[in-house]
Amino acid sequence: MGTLWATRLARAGLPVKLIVRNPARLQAYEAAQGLTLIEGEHSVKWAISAQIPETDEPIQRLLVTCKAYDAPQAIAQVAARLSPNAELILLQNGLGSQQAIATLVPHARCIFASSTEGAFRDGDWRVVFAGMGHTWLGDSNQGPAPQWLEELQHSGISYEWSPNILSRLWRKLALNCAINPLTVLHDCRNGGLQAHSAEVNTLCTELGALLEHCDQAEAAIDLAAEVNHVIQATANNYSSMHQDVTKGRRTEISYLLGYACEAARDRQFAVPHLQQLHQRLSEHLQRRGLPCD
Ligand code: KPL
Repeated sequence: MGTLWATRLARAGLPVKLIVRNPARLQAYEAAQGLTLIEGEHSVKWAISAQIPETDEPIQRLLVTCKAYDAPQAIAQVAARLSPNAELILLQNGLGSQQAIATLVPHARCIFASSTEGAFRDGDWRVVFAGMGHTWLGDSNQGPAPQWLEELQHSGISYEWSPNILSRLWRKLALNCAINPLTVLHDCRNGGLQAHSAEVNTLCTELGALLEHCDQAEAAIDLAAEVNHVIQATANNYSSMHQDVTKGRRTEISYLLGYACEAARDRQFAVPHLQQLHQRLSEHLQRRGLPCD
C-alpha cells in the first residue's frame, strides 16, 4: 500500500518522501533507483527520495502503511520528528494499532483509513496495482475533513471522508474475523467456506451481538449476508491470513480476532465461539512455528 500511494502521489507532482526501516534498506532502495508502479501493461519507475527514521527533518504529514504489529514501534521511532500539528494517516488492518499510535503521539492528529484497493509486490520496491478499490478516511474524534484531501483526487486515489470511520473499521474487522481464520483452519480458498456455512453463520451471530454491545450497532446490520456475499464474490481467492500462513509470515491475529475477544472480555460479554476460534488459530500458528500475537 505504501508503494501504491507513494507512486501515485509522486505522479501527481506532490512532494513525497519515503522513510525506510534502516540503512541497509536505504542502500537497497538507492540501488533500485526508485519505486515502480505496474498498471496493466504499463510500468513506471518513480525516483522518490528516501531516508531512515533517524533523519533530522520535521514531519508534517505521515502516511503509515506498515503491518499493524509494526506500526506503533515505527511511530515511536519518528515521534520526536513530528511537527506540533502533524497529521498521521493510518492504513492498518483491524483495530488496536491505531489507538496505540494515538496514545503514543497525543499531539498529532490521527486519521484512520480503510481501503479495498488491491495490490501485490512482484519484487522488491515494485507494486502491481491489482484491483481498483476505494479508501475511506476519517477522524476517530469525528473532526472535519482536512483541506489536503483533494490532492488524493488529483492522484487518482478514490476516497471518501467517513464521518464514522470506527464503524467501517469494526465492520471490516468482523468480516475478516468471520472469514480469514476459518480459511486457515480448513486450509481452503474463501469459497471453500461455503461447505462450512453453519460455522460461519454462528460466528456472524456472535460478532453481530458483540458489535452491538460495543456501541457499533450500525456495523452489525446484515453482517451474515455480507460475509456470505464476500465468500461468494471472492470464492477463488485465498484470504490474506491464509496467504500469510502459507508463506510463513506473521499474521495480524492480535488486531483482528484478538482485538474482538479482548473487547468482549473488557465488557464481560461472552463470545464462546470467537474465543474457541482464537484458541484454535493460536494453536495452529504455534504448531507452524508462527507467532500467535
Ligand atoms: O479482506 C479479506 C482478506 O483476505 O483479508 C477478505 C477475505 C475479503 C475478507 O475477510
